[in-house]
Amino acid sequence: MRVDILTTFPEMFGAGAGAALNSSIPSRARASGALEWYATNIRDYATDKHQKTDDRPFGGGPGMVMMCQPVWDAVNAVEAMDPRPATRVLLTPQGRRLTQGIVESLAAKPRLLLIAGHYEGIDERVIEALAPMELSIGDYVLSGGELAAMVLIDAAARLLPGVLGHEDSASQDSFSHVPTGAGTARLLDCPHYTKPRDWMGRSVPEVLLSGDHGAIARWRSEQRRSRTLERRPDLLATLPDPDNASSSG
Ligand code: 6GU
Repeated sequence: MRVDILTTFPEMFGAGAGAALNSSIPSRARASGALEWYATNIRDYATDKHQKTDDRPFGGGPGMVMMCQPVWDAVNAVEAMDPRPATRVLLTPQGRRLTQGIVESLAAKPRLLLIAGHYEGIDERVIEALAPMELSIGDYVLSGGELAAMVLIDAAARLLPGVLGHEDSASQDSFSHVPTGAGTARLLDCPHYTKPRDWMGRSVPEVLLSGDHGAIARWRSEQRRSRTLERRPDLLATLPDPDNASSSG
């Protein structure tokens, strides 16, 4: 999969050793060839002599608005760099809230073009003209869409074929599909334990030491259900994802 990020802060995606996309699973995905990503500076497509990408809002008010032309030209230039059709995504707090189901559908695309908005936003006309999918990562406001773009890339990278070590690791995660009485639901993960068996007076649940794989599987399954019920009952209610058939929990 190829991912392009259009941003006025490309340094946020810099090659530093500590950078989010150059660590852990995303770096493994890139090294294996499953993921290639490029950050492009929208400023490089500004035609103004000061390479201006934003201006004051019509109607007044605080902040600056990203101008249509640099965004439009950057999208068209970057899309022309590769023949694979790009799925356009605008990261904005006005977008649909990102879910694992959306991540799964985007991870199956050959190419994503992520637009990270900044300032007070982007001129609405270029959003209309580009018609991107608009996504938010939660109900809070970030300074810009860059961190949200990294969140999306990280979540998608670990779903790409051959990236996770163990064949089944992604399917065991929180939010992966789990069969229920009435279809499938996305449940939280169960608790995990490792050595030592006793730590500061706390012991590991006995069943995990029993060697009874059937009993262990049943315990984990029950833990996932009870945790989800306690912490995220909304996940057990009617779920918006069309691929999640459960309607009665
Ligand atoms: Cl995608 N962008 C910004 N600026 N803030 C956000 C967000 C995105 N998602 C949550 N907050």
